[in-house]
Amino acid sequence: APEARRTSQNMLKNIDYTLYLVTGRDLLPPGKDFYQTLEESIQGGVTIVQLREKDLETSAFVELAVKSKVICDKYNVPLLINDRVDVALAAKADGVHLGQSDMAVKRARELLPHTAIIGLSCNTVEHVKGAIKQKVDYIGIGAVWDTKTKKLTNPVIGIHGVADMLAELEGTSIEAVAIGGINSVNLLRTLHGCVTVKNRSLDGVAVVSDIMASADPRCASKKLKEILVNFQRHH
Ligand code: TZP
Ligand code: MG
Repeated sequence: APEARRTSQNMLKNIDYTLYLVTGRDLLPPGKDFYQTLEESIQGGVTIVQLREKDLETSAFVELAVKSKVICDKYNVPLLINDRVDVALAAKADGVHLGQSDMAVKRARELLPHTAIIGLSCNTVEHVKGAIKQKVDYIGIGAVWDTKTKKLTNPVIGIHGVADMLAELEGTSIEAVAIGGINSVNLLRTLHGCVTVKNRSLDGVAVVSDIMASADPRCASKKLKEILVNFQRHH
């Protein structure tokens, strides 16, 4: 059955979405090195990384991805690329994260290795239905809270918005992370608030500024990870 196939494929991939770092070089404190921040954040507990660097030209983005892949490989942490299937292929990244108006998931699957992870940004229950049809590996749900990191074109969805979208995933093997304004102060409240009536909870959270803008990204990640692992122990 397609359902069983999807489940076993996700299990084969065995991705840990617990603490998902989405990068943003522009947020680094003055003098902070990108690669050092990446490595320290992984040492602090980041389990998966997405390069989201919208301002980079292709050559620079590929270089950043190739160098980031070396660091991620050292720790066995998957590396995904935002929007750019070509960059993911060039850097032999582990997959891509696509937005609603990026390349169709089906097209990306045709281009990428069959083991590639494909994630999709979802802002509505309709988006989640589409993600299920397109058999994505995971969805990014948001923005849950307001954020300065991205100019939002849709209203924030809040914890109830996340819970409604998570509920739509019940019975599928698609995993879900929330994104948008999540930090160590609101993380526990966010995790608790997003649990569905049937008790499904988030598989992880995606964070940009709370890690990227930190003077101590290792410490920032560690703080987030401890809250996540403690929550997961009870769910
Ligand atoms: N998509 C929805 S909100 C967002 C993205 C990429 C930015 C989240 O950044 P931060 O700094 O974690 O609020
Ligand atoms: Mg995009």
